[in-house]
Amino acid sequence: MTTILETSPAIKTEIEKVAEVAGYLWTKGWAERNGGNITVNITDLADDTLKNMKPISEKIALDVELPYLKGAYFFCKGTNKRMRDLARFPMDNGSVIRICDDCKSYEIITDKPVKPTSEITAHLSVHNHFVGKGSDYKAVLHTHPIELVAMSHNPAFLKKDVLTRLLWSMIPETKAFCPRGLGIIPYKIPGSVELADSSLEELDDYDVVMWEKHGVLAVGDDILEAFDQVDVLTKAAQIYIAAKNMGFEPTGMTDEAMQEMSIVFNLPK
Ligand code: 2HA
Ligand code: ZN
Repeated sequence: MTTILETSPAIKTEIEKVAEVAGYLWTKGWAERNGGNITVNITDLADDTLKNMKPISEKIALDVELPYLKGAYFFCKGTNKRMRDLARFPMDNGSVIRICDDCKSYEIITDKPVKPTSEITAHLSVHNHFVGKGSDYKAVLHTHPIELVAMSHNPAFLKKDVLTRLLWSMIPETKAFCPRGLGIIPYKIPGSVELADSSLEELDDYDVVMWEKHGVLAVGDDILEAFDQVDVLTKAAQIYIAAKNMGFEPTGMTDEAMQEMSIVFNLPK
């Protein structure tokens, strides 16, 4: 049997990036057991070999209709699969799916009948939203970064842009490399349509959103870009926590210093 990694160098490159990031998520402690998930829109990279492949599963129904994803292809981490295994064996722990022409179901195309992530509703809704907007975003990452999730247990941090401003003020690079900040989504049941819908609203204003007491969802042109934004925010959270652990409240950069950053780095907010 030929595999997608053998037939399509462009898709292989994207899947290798997924495997690289999956390894980082595990070593950072953000991906216990099957925690977290990754999907990448590979439609633009789909060649005739992929397009001629016959499905290897039944049609699987989605909870949502995705009008902009008709015939789109995605690499998805598998449900119940471990990030640490995805890092080493991506095609045993993830699969390529195609959205069916009814836009309400999908089929697994290759290599193995690995069913996609439990958060498929949120992931595909986000992809649908971005394709509809003509955005270049292709990658969606959900992970459980320890410090950011811990901070979401403090109601004071859940008010609009409070956590964003605190994290930006910890180290200048945070605002430079996560210039749209961190959106907050009040707790919703994992995998639900409600969680997907509220994520969509926030992603018009933010590239990374916090699912209260659960994890983050991040988007990017590729999976490395999505990962980097979560990494930068988590670094800022760690600096805050390190200061608190030394027994003091960190002063944070002044409003003037942050404003200066925005001007010098030409940032949106
Ligand atoms: O895929 O993280 O939110 C496992 C999860 C669900
Ligand atoms: Zn999760």
